[in-house]
Amino acid sequence: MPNNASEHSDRRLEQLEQMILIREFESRVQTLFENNELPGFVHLYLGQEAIAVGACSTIEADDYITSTHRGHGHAIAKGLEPDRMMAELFGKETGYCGGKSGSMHIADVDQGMLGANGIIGAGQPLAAGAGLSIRRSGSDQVCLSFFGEGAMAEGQVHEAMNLAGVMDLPVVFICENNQYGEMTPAEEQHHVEGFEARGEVYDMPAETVDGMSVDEVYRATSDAVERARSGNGPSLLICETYRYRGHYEGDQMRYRTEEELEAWKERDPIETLEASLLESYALAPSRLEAFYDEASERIDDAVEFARQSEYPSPEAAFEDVYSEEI
Ligand SMILES: Cc1ncc(C[n+]2csc(CCOP(=O)(O)OP(=O)(O)O)c2C)c(N)n1
Repeated sequence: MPNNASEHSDRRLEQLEQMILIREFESRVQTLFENNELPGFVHLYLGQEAIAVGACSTIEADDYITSTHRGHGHAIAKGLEPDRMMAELFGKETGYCGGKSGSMHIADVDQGMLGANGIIGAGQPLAAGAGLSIRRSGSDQVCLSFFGEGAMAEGQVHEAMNLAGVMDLPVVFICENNQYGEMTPAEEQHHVEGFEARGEVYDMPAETVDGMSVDEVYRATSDAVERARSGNGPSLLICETYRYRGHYEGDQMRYRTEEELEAWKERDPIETLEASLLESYALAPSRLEAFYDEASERIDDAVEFARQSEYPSPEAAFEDVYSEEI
Protein backbone atom coordinates (compact mmCIF):
# COMPACT_ATOMS: atom_id res chain seq x y z
CA MET A 1 0.00 0.00 0.00
CA PRO A 2 1.42 3.44 -0.85
CA ASN A 3 2.42 5.50 2.14
CA ASN A 4 -0.28 8.14 1.93
CA ALA A 5 -2.94 5.44 1.59
CA SER A 6 -1.78 3.74 4.77
CA GLU A 7 -1.58 7.08 6.60
CA HIS A 8 -5.12 7.75 5.43
CA SER A 9 -6.43 4.48 6.86
CA ASP A 10 -4.40 4.86 10.10
CA ARG A 11 -5.98 8.24 10.59
CA ARG A 12 -9.49 6.89 9.93
CA LEU A 13 -8.90 4.01 12.35
CA GLU A 14 -7.85 6.45 15.07
CA GLN A 15 -10.88 8.58 14.32
CA LEU A 16 -13.14 5.54 14.57
CA GLU A 17 -11.58 4.56 17.91
CA GLN A 18 -12.19 8.06 19.27
CA MET A 19 -15.75 8.23 18.02
CA ILE A 20 -16.47 4.90 19.70
CA LEU A 21 -14.93 6.19 22.94
CA ILE A 22 -17.16 9.28 22.86
CA ARG A 23 -20.22 7.17 22.16
CA GLU A 24 -19.42 4.81 25.04
CA PHE A 25 -18.80 7.78 27.34
CA GLU A 26 -22.07 9.47 26.42
CA SER A 27 -24.12 6.25 26.56
CA ARG A 28 -22.78 5.59 30.05
CA VAL A 29 -23.50 9.16 31.14
CA GLN A 30 -27.06 8.64 29.92
CA THR A 31 -27.47 5.59 32.19
CA LEU A 32 -25.73 7.20 35.16
CA PHE A 33 -27.99 10.23 34.86
CA GLU A 34 -31.10 8.04 34.66
CA ASN A 35 -29.92 6.31 37.84
CA ASN A 36 -29.59 9.69 39.61
CA GLU A 37 -25.86 9.31 40.08
CA LEU A 38 -25.00 12.63 38.43
CA PRO A 39 -25.93 16.03 39.83
CA GLY A 40 -26.95 18.89 37.52
CA PHE A 41 -27.86 18.73 33.88
CA VAL A 42 -26.41 16.84 30.92
CA HIS A 43 -26.71 17.47 27.18
CA LEU A 44 -25.45 14.50 25.21
CA TYR A 45 -23.40 14.55 22.02
CA LEU A 46 -24.66 11.18 20.68
CA GLY A 47 -24.95 11.31 16.87
CA GLN A 48 -22.59 14.29 16.44
CA GLU A 49 -19.30 12.44 17.11
CA ALA A 50 -17.92 12.87 13.58
CA ILE A 51 -17.72 16.65 14.00
CA ALA A 52 -15.63 16.83 17.18
CA VAL A 53 -13.37 14.00 16.01
CA GLY A 54 -13.07 15.08 12.37
CA ALA A 55 -12.28 18.66 13.37
CA CYS A 56 -9.95 18.00 16.33
CA SER A 57 -7.93 15.44 14.38
CA THR A 58 -6.70 18.28 12.16
CA ILE A 59 -5.04 20.20 15.02
CA GLU A 60 -2.10 19.79 17.38
CA ALA A 61 -1.89 19.49 21.17
CA ASP A 62 -0.94 23.17 21.57
CA ASP A 63 -3.88 24.46 19.52
CA TYR A 64 -7.07 25.64 21.20
CA ILE A 65 -10.75 24.82 21.13
CA THR A 66 -13.83 26.43 22.65
CA SER A 67 -16.85 24.29 23.31
CA THR A 68 -20.53 24.41 24.30
CA HIS A 69 -23.03 23.04 26.81
CA ARG A 70 -22.95 19.84 24.68
CA GLY A 71 -19.21 19.55 25.08
CA HIS A 72 -18.13 16.08 26.24
CA GLY A 73 -17.29 15.00 22.68
CA HIS A 74 -15.17 18.09 22.00
CA ALA A 75 -13.22 17.57 25.23
CA ILE A 76 -12.47 13.89 24.55
CA ALA A 77 -11.52 14.66 20.95
CA LYS A 78 -9.10 17.33 22.23
CA GLY A 79 -7.41 14.71 24.39
CA LEU A 80 -9.02 15.07 27.80
CA GLU A 81 -9.18 11.81 29.75
CA PRO A 82 -12.51 10.10 30.45
CA ASP A 83 -11.64 9.45 34.12
CA ARG A 84 -11.15 13.10 35.12
CA MET A 85 -14.10 14.09 32.94
CA MET A 86 -16.33 11.54 34.61
CA ALA A 87 -15.12 12.70 38.04
CA GLU A 88 -16.08 16.25 37.06
CA LEU A 89 -19.57 15.10 36.10
CA PHE A 90 -19.86 13.39 39.50
CA GLY A 91 -18.77 16.68 41.17
CA LYS A 92 -15.63 15.11 42.63
CA GLU A 93 -12.37 16.86 43.49
CA THR A 94 -10.36 14.73 41.03
CA GLY A 95 -12.34 16.22 38.11
CA TYR A 96 -10.75 18.64 35.66
CA CYS A 97 -12.17 21.61 37.54
CA GLY A 98 -12.07 20.12 41.03
CA GLY A 99 -15.73 19.13 40.77
CA LYS A 100 -16.95 22.70 40.50
CA SER A 101 -17.82 22.89 36.81
CA GLY A 102 -19.95 19.81 36.19
CA SER A 103 -20.84 18.88 32.63
CA MET A 104 -21.33 22.37 31.25
CA HIS A 105 -18.09 24.13 32.14
CA ILE A 106 -15.35 21.53 31.82
CA ALA A 107 -12.08 23.20 30.87
CA ASP A 108 -8.41 22.30 30.82
CA VAL A 109 -6.45 25.30 29.65
CA ASP A 110 -3.18 23.31 29.74
CA GLN A 111 -4.53 21.08 26.98
CA GLY A 112 -5.97 23.97 25.00
CA MET A 113 -9.55 23.18 25.98
CA LEU A 114 -10.76 26.69 26.83
CA GLY A 115 -14.07 25.52 28.16
CA ALA A 116 -17.48 24.08 27.66
CA ASN A 117 -20.00 26.86 28.22
CA GLY A 118 -23.54 27.05 29.57
CA ILE A 119 -24.04 30.45 27.95
CA ILE A 120 -25.04 30.05 24.33
CA GLY A 121 -22.58 31.80 22.02
CA ALA A 122 -20.12 32.63 24.79
CA GLY A 123 -17.33 30.50 23.34
CA GLN A 124 -16.87 32.61 20.22
CA PRO A 125 -15.58 35.80 21.91
CA LEU A 126 -13.18 33.54 23.85
CA ALA A 127 -12.02 32.07 20.55
CA ALA A 128 -11.50 35.55 19.08
CA GLY A 129 -9.48 36.39 22.22
CA ALA A 130 -7.39 33.25 21.80
CA GLY A 131 -6.91 34.17 18.14
CA LEU A 132 -5.76 37.65 19.10
CA SER A 133 -3.27 36.30 21.65
CA ILE A 134 -1.91 33.91 19.00
CA ARG A 135 -1.49 36.80 16.55
CA ARG A 136 0.24 38.93 19.18
CA SER A 137 2.63 36.14 20.19
CA GLY A 138 3.46 35.46 16.55
CA SER A 139 2.88 31.71 16.79
CA ASP A 140 1.08 29.63 14.17
CA GLN A 141 -1.47 28.07 16.52
CA VAL A 142 -5.18 28.02 15.70
CA CYS A 143 -8.44 27.91 17.63
CA LEU A 144 -11.45 25.81 16.64
CA SER A 145 -14.68 27.24 17.99
CA PHE A 146 -17.71 24.95 18.17
CA PHE A 147 -21.28 26.22 18.49
CA GLY A 148 -24.83 25.18 17.61
CA GLU A 149 -27.04 26.72 14.92
CA GLY A 150 -29.11 28.21 17.75
CA ALA A 151 -26.07 30.24 18.78
CA MET A 152 -25.84 31.58 15.23
CA ALA A 153 -28.56 34.08 16.21
CA GLU A 154 -26.57 35.39 19.22
CA GLY A 155 -25.08 38.89 18.97
CA GLN A 156 -21.77 37.97 20.52
CA VAL A 157 -21.17 35.25 17.90
CA HIS A 158 -21.43 37.93 15.22
CA GLU A 159 -19.22 40.35 17.14
CA ALA A 160 -16.59 37.61 17.41
CA MET A 161 -16.86 36.68 13.72
CA ASN A 162 -16.62 40.34 12.74
CA LEU A 163 -13.51 40.90 14.87
CA ALA A 164 -11.91 37.70 13.56
CA GLY A 165 -12.65 38.78 9.98
CA VAL A 166 -11.36 42.33 10.43
CA MET A 167 -8.18 41.21 12.19
CA ASP A 168 -7.57 38.00 10.20
CA LEU A 169 -7.58 35.96 13.41
CA PRO A 170 -6.69 32.24 13.19
CA VAL A 171 -10.11 30.95 14.24
CA VAL A 172 -12.24 28.26 12.58
CA PHE A 173 -15.90 28.78 13.48
CA ILE A 174 -17.62 25.39 13.43
CA CYS A 175 -21.41 25.51 13.53
CA GLU A 176 -23.04 22.17 14.31
CA ASN A 177 -26.50 22.34 12.81
CA ASN A 178 -28.24 19.53 14.70
CA GLN A 179 -31.58 20.88 13.39
CA TYR A 180 -33.03 22.10 16.72
CA GLY A 181 -32.19 24.83 19.22
CA GLU A 182 -33.80 23.39 22.36
CA MET A 183 -37.27 22.57 20.90
CA THR A 184 -37.23 25.05 17.98
CA PRO A 185 -36.52 23.74 14.46
CA ALA A 186 -33.65 25.62 12.78
CA GLU A 187 -35.89 26.84 9.94
CA GLU A 188 -38.25 28.52 12.42
CA GLN A 189 -35.39 30.34 14.12
CA HIS A 190 -33.56 31.45 10.98
CA HIS A 191 -35.31 32.73 7.88
CA VAL A 192 -32.43 32.09 5.50
CA GLU A 193 -31.44 29.27 3.19
CA GLY A 194 -28.22 27.86 4.60
CA PHE A 195 -25.78 29.66 6.85
CA GLU A 196 -22.87 30.43 4.51
CA ALA A 197 -24.01 34.04 4.08
CA ARG A 198 -23.39 34.57 7.80
CA GLY A 199 -19.68 34.03 7.26
CA GLU A 200 -19.39 35.74 3.90
CA VAL A 201 -20.59 39.08 5.34
CA TYR A 202 -17.54 38.99 7.63
CA ASP A 203 -15.28 38.29 4.68
CA MET A 204 -14.55 34.67 5.51
CA PRO A 205 -14.99 31.59 3.34
CA ALA A 206 -17.97 29.50 4.42
CA GLU A 207 -18.82 25.93 3.53
CA THR A 208 -21.58 23.50 4.48
CA VAL A 209 -20.49 19.90 4.95
CA ASP A 210 -22.05 16.57 5.87
CA GLY A 211 -21.51 16.43 9.62
CA MET A 212 -22.28 12.70 9.65
CA SER A 213 -19.10 12.07 7.64
CA VAL A 214 -15.84 12.28 9.56
CA ASP A 215 -13.96 12.35 6.25
CA GLU A 216 -15.87 15.44 5.07
CA VAL A 217 -15.45 17.28 8.36
CA TYR A 218 -11.74 16.40 8.40
CA ARG A 219 -11.23 17.63 4.83
CA ALA A 220 -13.06 20.92 5.30
CA THR A 221 -11.47 21.64 8.69
CA SER A 222 -7.98 20.81 7.36
CA ASP A 223 -8.42 23.45 4.63
CA ALA A 224 -9.68 26.04 7.12
CA VAL A 225 -6.89 25.28 9.59
CA GLU A 226 -4.25 25.59 6.89
CA ARG A 227 -5.69 28.95 5.90
CA ALA A 228 -5.71 30.14 9.53
CA ARG A 229 -2.17 28.91 10.23
CA SER A 230 -0.78 30.66 7.22
CA GLY A 231 -2.17 34.01 8.39
CA ASN A 232 -5.12 34.18 5.98
CA GLY A 233 -7.77 34.52 8.64
CA PRO A 234 -10.93 32.78 9.83
CA SER A 235 -13.40 30.46 8.12
CA LEU A 236 -16.91 29.27 8.87
CA LEU A 237 -17.93 25.63 8.55
CA ILE A 238 -21.50 24.49 8.91
CA CYS A 239 -21.81 20.79 9.69
CA GLU A 240 -25.22 19.25 9.09
CA THR A 241 -25.98 16.73 11.82
CA TYR A 242 -28.57 15.46 14.28
CA ARG A 243 -28.61 14.82 17.99
CA TYR A 244 -29.93 11.37 18.86
CA ARG A 245 -31.08 12.32 22.35
CA GLY A 246 -33.26 15.21 23.45
CA HIS A 247 -31.96 18.70 24.06
CA TYR A 248 -31.23 17.61 27.64
CA GLU A 249 -31.71 14.28 29.38
CA GLY A 250 -35.37 14.16 30.36
CA ASP A 251 -36.58 16.07 27.28
CA GLN A 252 -39.89 14.49 26.10
CA MET A 253 -38.99 15.19 22.44
CA ARG A 254 -42.60 15.93 21.38
CA TYR A 255 -41.32 18.32 18.72
CA ARG A 256 -39.86 15.63 16.47
CA THR A 257 -40.89 12.24 15.11
CA GLU A 258 -39.41 8.78 15.56
CA GLU A 259 -39.23 8.51 11.74
CA GLU A 260 -37.04 11.60 11.52
CA LEU A 261 -34.66 10.22 14.14
CA GLU A 262 -34.51 6.81 12.43
CA ALA A 263 -33.79 8.42 9.05
CA TRP A 264 -30.74 10.20 10.48
CA LYS A 265 -29.60 7.04 12.28
CA GLU A 266 -29.51 5.31 8.89
CA ARG A 267 -26.52 7.58 8.21
CA ASP A 268 -24.88 6.99 11.59
CA PRO A 269 -21.33 8.39 11.46
CA ILE A 270 -19.74 5.47 13.31
CA GLU A 271 -21.52 2.71 11.38
CA THR A 272 -20.68 4.39 8.08
CA LEU A 273 -16.99 4.60 8.89
CA GLU A 274 -16.92 1.04 10.25
CA ALA A 275 -18.52 -0.28 7.06
CA SER A 276 -16.05 1.59 4.88
CA LEU A 277 -13.01 0.40 6.86
CA LEU A 278 -14.24 -3.21 6.97
CA GLU A 279 -14.96 -3.21 3.25
CA SER A 280 -11.48 -1.94 2.41
CA TYR A 281 -9.90 -4.56 4.71
CA ALA A 282 -8.19 -1.78 6.70
CA LEU A 283 -10.07 -3.08 9.73
CA ALA A 284 -10.54 -6.70 10.80
CA PRO A 285 -13.81 -7.54 12.60
CA SER A 286 -11.80 -8.72 15.64
CA ARG A 287 -10.06 -5.34 15.88
CA LEU A 288 -13.38 -3.54 15.68
CA GLU A 289 -14.63 -5.67 18.56
CA ALA A 290 -11.47 -4.77 20.50
CA PHE A 291 -12.18 -1.04 19.95
CA TYR A 292 -15.57 -1.47 21.64
CA ASP A 293 -14.20 -3.64 24.46
CA GLU A 294 -11.35 -1.23 25.20
CA ALA A 295 -13.64 1.81 25.14
CA SER A 296 -16.08 0.10 27.45
CA GLU A 297 -13.27 -0.86 29.87
CA ARG A 298 -11.92 2.70 29.89
CA ILE A 299 -15.36 3.99 30.75
CA ASP A 300 -15.82 1.31 33.47
CA ASP A 301 -12.52 2.49 34.97
CA ALA A 302 -13.56 6.13 34.66
CA VAL A 303 -16.82 5.49 36.51
CA GLU A 304 -15.00 3.55 39.23
CA PHE A 305 -12.44 6.37 39.57
CA ALA A 306 -15.23 8.94 39.84
CA ARG A 307 -17.23 6.91 42.38
CA GLN A 308 -14.15 6.34 44.57
CA SER A 309 -13.03 9.99 44.47
CA GLU A 310 -13.90 12.46 47.24
CA TYR A 311 -16.17 15.49 47.00
CA PRO A 312 -14.28 18.77 47.33
CA SER A 313 -14.11 20.24 50.83
CA PRO A 314 -16.45 23.20 51.57
CA GLU A 315 -13.36 25.47 51.80
CA ALA A 316 -12.54 24.67 48.15
CA ALA A 317 -15.49 26.90 47.19
CA PHE A 318 -13.22 29.89 47.91
CA GLU A 319 -10.27 28.57 45.88
CA ASP A 320 -9.63 29.40 42.19
CA VAL A 321 -12.11 32.29 42.28
CA TYR A 322 -9.64 35.00 41.26
CA SER A 323 -6.58 34.69 39.06
CA GLU A 324 -3.30 35.24 40.89
CA GLU A 325 -1.49 36.20 37.69
CA ILE A 326 -2.74 39.80 37.46
C1 LIG B 1 -27.42 33.29 26.22
C2 LIG B 1 -28.30 32.10 26.44
N1 LIG B 1 -29.58 32.14 25.97
C3 LIG B 1 -30.39 31.06 26.15
C4 LIG B 1 -29.93 29.95 26.82
C5 LIG B 1 -30.83 28.73 26.99
N2 LIG B 1 -30.44 27.67 26.06
C6 LIG B 1 -29.69 26.64 26.45
S1 LIG B 1 -29.34 25.58 25.20
C7 LIG B 1 -30.21 26.51 24.09
C8 LIG B 1 -30.31 26.10 22.65
C9 LIG B 1 -28.98 26.03 22.00
O1 LIG B 1 -29.12 25.54 20.70
P1 LIG B 1 -27.85 25.34 19.81
O2 LIG B 1 -26.95 26.50 19.93
O3 LIG B 1 -28.34 24.99 18.45
O4 LIG B 1 -27.09 24.09 20.46
P2 LIG B 1 -27.60 22.58 20.63
O5 LIG B 1 -28.29 22.51 21.98
O6 LIG B 1 -28.51 22.29 19.51
O7 LIG B 1 -26.36 21.77 20.63
C10 LIG B 1 -30.75 27.63 24.71
C11 LIG B 1 -31.57 28.65 24.02
C12 LIG B 1 -28.60 29.96 27.30
N3 LIG B 1 -28.08 28.91 27.92
N4 LIG B 1 -27.80 31.04 27.08
